[in-house]
Amino acid sequence: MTKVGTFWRRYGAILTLQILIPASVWAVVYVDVDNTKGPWDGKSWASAYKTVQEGIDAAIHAGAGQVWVAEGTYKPTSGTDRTVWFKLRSGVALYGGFKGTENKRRQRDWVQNVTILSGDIGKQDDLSDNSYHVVKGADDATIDGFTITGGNADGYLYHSKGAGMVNYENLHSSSKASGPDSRRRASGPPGKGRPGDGARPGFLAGTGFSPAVAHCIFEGNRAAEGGAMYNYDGACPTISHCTFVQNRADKGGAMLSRVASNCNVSDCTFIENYAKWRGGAVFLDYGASAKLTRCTFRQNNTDGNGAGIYVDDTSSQIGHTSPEIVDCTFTKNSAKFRGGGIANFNKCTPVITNCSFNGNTAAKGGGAISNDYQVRAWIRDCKYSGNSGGSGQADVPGRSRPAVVCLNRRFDLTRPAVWRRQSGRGAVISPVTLRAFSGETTATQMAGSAAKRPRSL
Ligand SMILES: [Ca+2]
Ligand SMILES: [Ca+2]
Repeated sequence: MTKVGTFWRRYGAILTLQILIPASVWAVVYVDVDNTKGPWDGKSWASAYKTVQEGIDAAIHAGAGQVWVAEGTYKPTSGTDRTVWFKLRSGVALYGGFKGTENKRRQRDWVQNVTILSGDIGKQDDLSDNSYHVVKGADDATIDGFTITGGNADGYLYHSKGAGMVNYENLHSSSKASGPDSRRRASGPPGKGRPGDGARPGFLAGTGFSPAVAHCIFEGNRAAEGGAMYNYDGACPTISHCTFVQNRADKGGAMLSRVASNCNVSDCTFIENYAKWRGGAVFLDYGASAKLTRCTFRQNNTDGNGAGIYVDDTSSQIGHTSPEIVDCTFTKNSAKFRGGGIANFNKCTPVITNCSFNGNTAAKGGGAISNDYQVRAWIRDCKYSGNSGGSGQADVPGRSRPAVVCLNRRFDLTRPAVWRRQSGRGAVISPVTLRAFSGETTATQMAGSAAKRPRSL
């Protein structure tokens, strides 16, 4: 081994690394609204940018992966243009909850250091002139540790959806949609949909975004559809440890997903959201087969159907709306028609597993869950207490022919004797659920719907 060879063996990797990473690359871009005196280059807390968008854009140009934002309130614009929003960028993770002194991300505390993205531009505490959307998503982007509030999507089309966060591209907008997003594919199926979406090639434009959203509070946003969040056209965001509180809309008070937007929502809480028509908290339609795990729905309301979750299936061009709702709790949600906890409509095929329904109310039946118009629902290991169906059934009625299969663990498939004796054609129905069904849906009807069971069972 020559001396040169030894040198390269010892130091080559380090030197190569230094050559590959230009000096301009920063690990983190800093933002602090309290840095009023400057300088403002974003390279440290002392020289933090004052606005979030500067931080995001600088991160793109500098090749940085993270933007750290100190506590305080940030608005999309200091002006009054309602069509300006915080635009996430692919490859950039936006973290809130810093005091403004930390040098490690794990030192932040998003509960203590409240970091607000507010759409309350123009006149303070006056919704009517607020931003249509507070945040616009992007693929491979992260937003984590913020309170997102004050969006008011009371405009037309795009500007009527997703006041807190909108997760699709507006192909019909003007120059505001230009930039990196305009390079998005114009056709083809969404890249991140769950297998078996059933979407026909070419039906989807694939304009949806799939960001990661964590540790965020969506509060007091309003829209015609999707008060806090609107997911569309293959948008498959991952949403975890978020709280949606007091958002409102005509449909989907907190969240509306449609057209193969298969959100993965876990450990989230939905409180006191309201929808005038359907889906007090969550509205799923057009093959939007969300997975909701360990979520809590409390005191959400609707004047129509589905105070907690409304599931519909209005399109035959796209695969069935087949959400999985697992380990969720529905408490004191209230619908003026059907489905205090969950309302399923029109051939949707939900799987509802190990959920509990307590004290939910619906004026026309299905205090816990309603199933209407050829719904095929698989409801397994759920608990019901104190639900009220008004003039209809308290817990789980089904209005239409083959409607619902209920499975409880003690009559599981591992006990074929029970399986055969009780169902004949495949349904396993416990005495508890039989009681729940003793109104509009017979055991035979339920058994008939068991011909095709979801894979997860
Ligand atoms: Ca500060
Ligand atoms: Ca305002």
